[in-house]
Amino acid sequence: MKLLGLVALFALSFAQHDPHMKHGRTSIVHLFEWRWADIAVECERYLAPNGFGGVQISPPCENIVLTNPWQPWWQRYQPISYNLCSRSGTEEELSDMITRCNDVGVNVYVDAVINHMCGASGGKGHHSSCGSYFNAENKDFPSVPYSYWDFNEGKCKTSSGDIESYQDIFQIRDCRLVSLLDLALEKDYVRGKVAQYMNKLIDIGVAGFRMDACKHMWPADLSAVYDKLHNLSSKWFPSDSRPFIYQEVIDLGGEAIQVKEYYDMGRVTEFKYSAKLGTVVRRWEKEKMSYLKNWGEGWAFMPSDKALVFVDNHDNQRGHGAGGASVLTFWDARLYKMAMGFMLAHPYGVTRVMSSYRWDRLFQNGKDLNDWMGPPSHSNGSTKSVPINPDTTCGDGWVCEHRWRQIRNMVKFRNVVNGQPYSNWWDNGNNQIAFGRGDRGFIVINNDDWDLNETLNTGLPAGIYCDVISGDKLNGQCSGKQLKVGGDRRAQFHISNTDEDPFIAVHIDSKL
Ligand code: AAO
Repeated sequence: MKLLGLVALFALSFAQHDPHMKHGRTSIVHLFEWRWADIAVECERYLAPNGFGGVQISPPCENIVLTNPWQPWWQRYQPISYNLCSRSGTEEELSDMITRCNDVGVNVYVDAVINHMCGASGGKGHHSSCGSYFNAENKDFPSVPYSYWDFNEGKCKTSSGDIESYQDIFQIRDCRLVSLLDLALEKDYVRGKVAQYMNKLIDIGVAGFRMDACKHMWPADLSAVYDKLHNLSSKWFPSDSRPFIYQEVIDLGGEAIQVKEYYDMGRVTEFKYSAKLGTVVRRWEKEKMSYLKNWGEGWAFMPSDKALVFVDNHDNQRGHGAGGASVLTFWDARLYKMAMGFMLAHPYGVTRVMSSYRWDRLFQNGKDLNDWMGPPSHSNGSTKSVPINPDTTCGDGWVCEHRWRQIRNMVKFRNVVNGQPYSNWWDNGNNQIAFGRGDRGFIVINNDDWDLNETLNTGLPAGIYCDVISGDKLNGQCSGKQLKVGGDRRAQFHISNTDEDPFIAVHIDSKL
C-alpha cells in the first residue's frame, strides 16, 4: 500500500512535465500577440498539417490598457481581472479557438500571469481590456475581487517596495517586480482565485500553462496552486492527464534563486540554452560549433527532461529579460535558421519556436527605444489579423518564422526522429559539424568561412534523400538538393559557406 502510494506520488510529481502532444508531435509555437480567430485557422490550415504539437498564446485575461507608451505589448503582463477579454479577442473567440485547435490535435498552452496585477502607478478607472473598474493606488480589483489584503505590501522589506537585489530571495519573492503589485500567494484566498482562473481554462480545453515570472513566487505557493488544478478535459485528453506546466525562471547563474527549486512541479525555461547557442552560432567569445558536441547537460544546463528550450523568446528578442546581445532572432535570419535547425535536430528538451511581428527598431546607445511596440494594429488599437501571401509567408508585419521552410521542415524532422538516440557526431575541430538521430535523420552544418567537403556516416539506410532545408519533397519529387546515401550508410556532402542556408538536413520521410 505504502509502495503504491509512493509510486502514485512519483507519477503525479512528473505528470506535469508532459506536454501531452498528439500524433508524435514534439514542438510548441508561440504565436505572440496573435488574435484568437487567427490562431484557430492557423491550427487548421497550417499547424496540424505541418506537425506542430501545440501553440503558446499571449495572456488571455483582462489587462490594463496604456496610452504612454501607446498600447505596448507588455500591457498584457499587467492583469486587471481574470475575465477573458483582451486584444486577441473575446471569451467566445478564445473558446472557439481552443476547440478548433484541439479538434485537429494541436494543444493550447496559456501564458498565465499570476504573480502580480498591474503596475503600482497604473492609476484608476476603466482603462482595461474588458472595461472593468480598478484602482491600483488602493490595490482594489473588484472584478476578481482582490483588495489591499491580498498583496504582499507588509512583507516586502525594501524601501522602494520593489525588488532591488537579485541576491536576496525574500526581496525577489515578496517585493514588486518592476513595480507590479505583488499578489500574496501564501493566502488560500488568492491561491483559490488563481486556480479558479486556470481551471476555467482547463475546462474549456487548454493543455497547460507557461507560468510567468516563477522566480518571483515561492515554490511552495506555486505547488499549492498546482495542486488545486483540474485534470485536462477528457473530451480531448486521456483521463487523469495533468496540465503541462512550464515555468519561466531566468537562471544564467550567479543569483540567489536557481532553476532546480522548480524541477519537481513542472518543466522550467532553460535560458542558458538561448544565450549560449546565440554566442556559439555567432562565434563570439571564441566559441566554436564543434564545442556543441556535448550540448545539453554537458554545458551545465538542467536535465533534459526538465527543460523547455528556445532560440529566442518574446522578451529577449527585444532586449527584455535575459540573454543579451548574443540572442539570435529573425533579424539575423541566416544565423537564426541555422540555430533553429540545430535546436530542432538535437534531442535536448521540449522545443518552442518563436513567431514574431516586426517593429521599428530605434537604437540609441545599444538600447532599442521602440522595444515596447505592440503588434501590427489598426488606428483604433485593434490588432490586425494575419494575412497569408500566395507564397505561404505572412503579410502586414507578421514574421511567421514558423512558416519559413527551413524551420517548418525541421519541426517535422524532430517528429520523425523522436525517441532516436543522438548519434554519428562529426566535426572539423572548428565550425563544421554533423550529427544524426539513430537511423532516421541527419544534419550537417557549415558555419565556417570556407566550403565543407566530407564523406560522412549518416546512419541512414541507402537511398536518395531530399534535403529539407533547400527544398521540399513533394509528390515524390525534390525541389532542393538531393543526397545519395550508399549501402555503407555514408554520403558525400558539399556545403558552400556562401549557400543561402549553409546546412543540410535529411530524414527517413524525405527519402525519395
Ligand atoms: C513595464 C515597464 C516597467 C514598469 C512596469 C509596471 O517596462 O518599467 O515598471 O511595466 O508599470 C513585461 C516587460 C516589462 C513590463 C512588464 C509589465 O518585459 O518591461 O514592465 O511586462 O508590463 C525579470 C523576471 C522575468 C520577466 C523579466 C522581464 O524575472 O520573470 O524580468 N519576464 C516575464 C515576462 C515578461 C513580463 C513579466 C515577466 C512580468 O516574460 O514579458 O514583463 O509579467 C535579471 C534576472 C531576471 C530578470 C531580468 C530583468 O536577468 O535574472 O530574473 O527578469 O534581470 O529584470 C544578465 C544576467 C541576467 C539578468 C540580465 C538582465 O543577462 O545574467 O540574469 O542580465 O539584468
